[in-house]
Amino acid sequence: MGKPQLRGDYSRAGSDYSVEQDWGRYTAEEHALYRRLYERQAKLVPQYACPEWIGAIATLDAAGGIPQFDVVSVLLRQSTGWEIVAVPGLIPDDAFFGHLANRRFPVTVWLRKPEEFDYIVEPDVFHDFFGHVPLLFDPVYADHLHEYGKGGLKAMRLDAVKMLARLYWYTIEFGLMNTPYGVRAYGAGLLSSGGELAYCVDDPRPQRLPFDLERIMRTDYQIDRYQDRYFVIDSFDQLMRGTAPDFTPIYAHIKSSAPPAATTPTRGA
Ligand code: HBI
Ligand code: FE
Repeated sequence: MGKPQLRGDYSRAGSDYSVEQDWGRYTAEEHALYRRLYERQAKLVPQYACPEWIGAIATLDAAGGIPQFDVVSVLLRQSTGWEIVAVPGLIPDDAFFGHLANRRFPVTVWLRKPEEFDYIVEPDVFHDFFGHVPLLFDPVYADHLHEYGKGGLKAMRLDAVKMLARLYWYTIEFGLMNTPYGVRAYGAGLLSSGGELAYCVDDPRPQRLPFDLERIMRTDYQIDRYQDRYFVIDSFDQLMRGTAPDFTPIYAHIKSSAPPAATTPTRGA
């Protein structure tokens, strides 16, 4: 992660960057804005979200306003052993991977401003909760993300985080899936986006490529516009199997055959 000016309040964060959600602090206006974001996406997801996500959100009762993380964590623990940890915003890689490796998903506490309704650079509570949390109820996805977290800690030791971050980007954030209903989104950056959710499925312009681990790890991404290409999995089982091998030789191979340093944007969400 580069060093952009982050807007959350990090002053009260613990050494693992966790904070209290302090749910009572949200204003009526913030809950209303969250509901508006939710309602916009609720019109799109029946047509564009993968069935696993649709099945999970139905059990969550998340439409009424900014959710209470503690309440959802109880359900998550019962279901897949995950929980939510509140964070002030983007956190350093080691803290982020450390949470995932312990089945804790970091969810940002603050909500975007009304003028950011359509687009926001950093992840906020709407993106993190609406986009990411429902899929943590899927057992295969949940195990995959746990493995990803462990892989992240290892990638730090191997100086390979950039390659692993691309995997996260093209799957967890912007992944597509073949389903009986056609191509659907499972990436959180798509599920929480007012514009890109329809674009990623319907628009003829972007490439939709079959999942290919090494190609993903070689492919730069842009954080500030719709993606030029998406990678399509057939199932979370395929994602789990495809990312099960030890990446150490793959990292070495990519590094030894990489073109001279191209400029890579830092990651947002
Ligand atoms: N922190 N809160 C938060 N959310 C993220 O998605 C995130 C992060 N820190 C680092 C990070 N992502 C990426 O560097 C990794 O996914 C590779
Ligand atoms: Fe995200």
